[in-house]
Amino acid sequence: MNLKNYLVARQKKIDRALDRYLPKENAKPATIHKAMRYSLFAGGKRLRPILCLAAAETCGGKIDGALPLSCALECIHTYSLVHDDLPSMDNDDFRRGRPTCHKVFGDGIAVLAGDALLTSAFEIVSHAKTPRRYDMSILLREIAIAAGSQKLIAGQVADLEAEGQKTTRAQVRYIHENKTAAILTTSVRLGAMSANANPKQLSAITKFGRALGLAFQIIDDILDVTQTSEKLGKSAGKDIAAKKATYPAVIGLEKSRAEARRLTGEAHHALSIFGKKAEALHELANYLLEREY
Ligand code: GRG
Repeated sequence: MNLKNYLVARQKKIDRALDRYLPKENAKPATIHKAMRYSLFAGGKRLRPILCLAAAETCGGKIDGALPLSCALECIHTYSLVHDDLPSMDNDDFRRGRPTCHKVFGDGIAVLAGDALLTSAFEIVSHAKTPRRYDMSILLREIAIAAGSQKLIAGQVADLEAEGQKTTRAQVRYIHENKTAAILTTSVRLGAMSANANPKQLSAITKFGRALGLAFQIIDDILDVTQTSEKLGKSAGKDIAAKKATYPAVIGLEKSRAEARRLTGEAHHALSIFGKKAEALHELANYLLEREY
């Protein structure tokens, strides 16, 4: 499989669907719809929706069945970035290569654009066809829990509270598992659910998502220390400057690399029950985890 062509084709499919689901830019009140679309169509890689569609195919389903769920995940991810960039949180001026939402529309509209993207996600989920094993309440609960105060928001709270504090390895793991890995895990789980995955398949996909999500964030932490800003395409060394809780800060670079490699192996191994059907998920894991770190 040609990964580059695969990614571009999937991104296009997801972008077209997002465009259909979201209110048009001039829908009243235009400011909020402009702000939502400004951040949503800013050139994100669409990793979460792409993983969702790939998990659906791995479990024997069709991508169209997973499409609304995959779009909902991208709305939640974008909302979290818009809010994370706010001055009261990470205070970033640039995101996805352009000025952040609050820099263009002001803090108030950026807060509301994030709120509206989060709310839209649930409306979009309601368009999903429900497979036999997973009814709408199960799909809604899955996404609500992942985005809620015990997962995504829990990770963000722990991250904010850890800044400048001495943290343990368990605390950093908690932050990464919730802030980053939870939505990635839910992405593959929802794809699997849309394909009516059996319990064994869902459990394998969940293990894959958890290992992939944690490895992805540990590698991000390592790259922040080891790479230049030019190579990263964003400012390097930000974590140290902000005294963030990261793996390299807590266990050092070498142990962080070893942990990322161990989790990468675990992610691939989790897919063994699917044989050749998991080719796309293996390739996506390679793309995300086999960066030079
Ligand atoms: C505000 C509730 C709330 C949560 C914010 C998303 C987030 C939590 C913080 C942003 C900073 C960060 C390091 C998040 C970890 C996840 C991550 C690596 C996000 C970037 O994801 P990519 O690379 O970005 O998929 P694109 O722009 O391609 O979608």
